[in-house]
Amino acid sequence: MLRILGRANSFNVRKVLWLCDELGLAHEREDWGRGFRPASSPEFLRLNPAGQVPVVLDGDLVLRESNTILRYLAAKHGIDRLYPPDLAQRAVVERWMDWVAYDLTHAMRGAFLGGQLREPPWDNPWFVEQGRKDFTHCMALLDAELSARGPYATGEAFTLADIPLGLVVNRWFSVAGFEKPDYLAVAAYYEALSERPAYRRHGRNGLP
Ligand SMILES: N[C@@H](CCC(=O)N[C@@H](CS)C(=O)NCC(=O)O)C(=O)O
Repeated sequence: MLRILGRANSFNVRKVLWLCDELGLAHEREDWGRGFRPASSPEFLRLNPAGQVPVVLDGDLVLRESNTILRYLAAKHGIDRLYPPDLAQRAVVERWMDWVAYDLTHAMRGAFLGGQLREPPWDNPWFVEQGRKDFTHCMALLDAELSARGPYATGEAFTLADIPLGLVVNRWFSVAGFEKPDYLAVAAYYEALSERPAYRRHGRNGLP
């Protein structure tokens, strides 16, 4: 059985839990990370030298990096509808995943960790302001893409791309402290994702 190491309130652990739920993959989860056993402990660092959750153990195989874990699980279980074998279609899925990992993660550090949770060092006023601008800019881009090609990130079907994006959109609607434009296609996307029980359990579950 898969072992998922990481706290269930972590953005990146939630991606893995959501996918396992979508696929009906049996797993057990252990609490590691902030507020639980520290991911900086030697025992954990042997599994992930970056000292971050999630880590997934599939037999003897140790996996880290949430997006890598999503791709591994989808490919291993042959879920072509989520992670298309066609390279051009796959690239469309992956560009959304990479966009979240780079651009949005950075923007959310300022807008959410700094601006809302007041966590240092992200709470530097300049960084918060920039994060809010960047988060808004990214949501405008997503809104335009969904308007043109929705209802899901890559078009008609739900794919792996919607997992990180679904968590971002949940955070967009949870974050406060600045003026957020009404992005109608993003709001419709949020509602469409909310019809999925697994999203209700791990994404739109009351946690930001
Ligand atoms: N690039 C990594 C980032 C992982 C990451 O930032 N994890 C955060 C939680 S979302 C973490 O480990 N925080 C420290 C902790 O909980 O102790 C991934 O996608 O897996």
